[in-house]
Amino acid sequence: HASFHWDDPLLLEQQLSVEERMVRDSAAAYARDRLAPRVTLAFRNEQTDAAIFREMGGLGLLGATLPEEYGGAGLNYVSYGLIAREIERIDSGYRSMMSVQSSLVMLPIFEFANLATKQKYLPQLASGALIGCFGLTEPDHGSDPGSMVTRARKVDGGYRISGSKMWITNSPIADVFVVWAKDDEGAIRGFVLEKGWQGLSTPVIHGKVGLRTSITGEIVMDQVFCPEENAFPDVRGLKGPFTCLNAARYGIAWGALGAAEFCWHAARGYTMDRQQFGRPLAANQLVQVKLVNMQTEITMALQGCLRLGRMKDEGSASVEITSIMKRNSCGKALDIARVARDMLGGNGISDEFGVIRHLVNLEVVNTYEGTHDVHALILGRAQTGIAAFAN
Ligand code: TGC
Ligand code: FAD
Repeated sequence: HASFHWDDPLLLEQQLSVEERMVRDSAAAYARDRLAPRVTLAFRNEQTDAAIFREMGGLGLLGATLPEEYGGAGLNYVSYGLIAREIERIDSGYRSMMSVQSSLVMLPIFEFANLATKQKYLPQLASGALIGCFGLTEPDHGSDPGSMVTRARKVDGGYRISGSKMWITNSPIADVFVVWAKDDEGAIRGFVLEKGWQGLSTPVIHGKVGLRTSITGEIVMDQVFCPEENAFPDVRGLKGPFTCLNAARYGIAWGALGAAEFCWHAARGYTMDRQQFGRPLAANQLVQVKLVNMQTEITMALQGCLRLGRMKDEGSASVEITSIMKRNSCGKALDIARVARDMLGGNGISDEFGVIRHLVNLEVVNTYEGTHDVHALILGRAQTGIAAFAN
């Protein structure tokens, strides 16, 4: 008679290889020992610790799926997802720092840049010596990045780039900027810029209610000169940025579930300890059904993420499946965090219990990398052939 594991009903653990479990355990130990102790104050004071990049780099957590010749760890996509889950179990902001560097900066440089550019930036991004950011969103073009107005004008030896990017994770502390702009033919192209180049500035966006451990800013470009070798030579159109987003959205699908698991376990622990009306809160049917709903959604969503990871690793994953998983994980994690917050009563309002921090973080995670509704529209188009979001 097989026994029931309340925190792993489908035995996800048994479906991982020895190497995948080792990667997961090392990310979990780092998250628990190094990230958890500083998260409450970092969030409260809106402080991003740039040393985290070097710490993660030292453990092989940056660009983990890239080959070792460029400083990567040569891991599979399942391992990348497991890392995201463990880091986001502590805070979505820390996972953001990791996933932007890995999926949105290192991946496009690896996929699209010329050899010299790869050799110049990738090993240092992998070690965390350099910090990267990814500029796609503009003040007036978020869900519809194809309408971007940032321009790259061809000049002798390179391009002059003008425009501004908004809501950019890491930008105020970044050394390397992957930015997307339209060329003279109106085609979207990618460019790698460096901190300090003339005409480039990165104002901080203050006052974020969520994701406060992860610094966010603008990228303002006033005729910034980018040499030809720093332009991605071949890729044109939204395929460039979306190739990166496919990987980052997959990581978020796992990551959001790490945050949801934290909230579920916190609600379970709290309601088993806390006594009202002479018995534990967890003795009430209303409380138990909430815990079971959390367990059910998380169990099924994790299994879906693992399946998608295996499909990515074997090359059979279509981009739409990532929309299903990103949308489901973020929406369900947000619901779980809201319910868990309520179950902690007044303590749920205190940042010291972590749940409300996850809740406001998940509002961001549900919005960036394609909002919950935009992923529904991507899937609606794939199912009906009718694009509901465009003319
Ligand atoms: P559409 O007609 O759908 O596509 C245009 C071209 O792009 C190709 N494409 C993809 N290629 C690879 N992967 C994908 N997922 C792709 N999706 C589209 C497509 O094949 C086509 O190629 P071609 O050769 O035929 O031209 O374009 P559209 O303009 O109608 O797109 C609409 C929509 C809704 C699908 C899309 O624009 C969208 O997904 N919007 C959401 C925007 C978004 O996700 N922004 C993310 C910004 S980065 C960020 O948030 C980082 S936060 C990170 C953190 O801190 O963790
Ligand atoms: P809008 O596109 O204006 O959407 C507003 C609302 O309208 C949403 O609810 C949306 O679902 C809905 N909507 C939009 N179009 C339709 C439609 N056709 N039909 C129905 N509903 C629709 N971007 C980057 O490029 N790089 C980053 O590193 C990055 N980091 C971020 C960090 C943070 C903290 C945040 C908050 C955002 C970040 N973003 C980044 C930007 C993020 O990707 C965008 O905010 C997101 O894509 C949504 O765009 P928007 O904010 O312009 O909202």
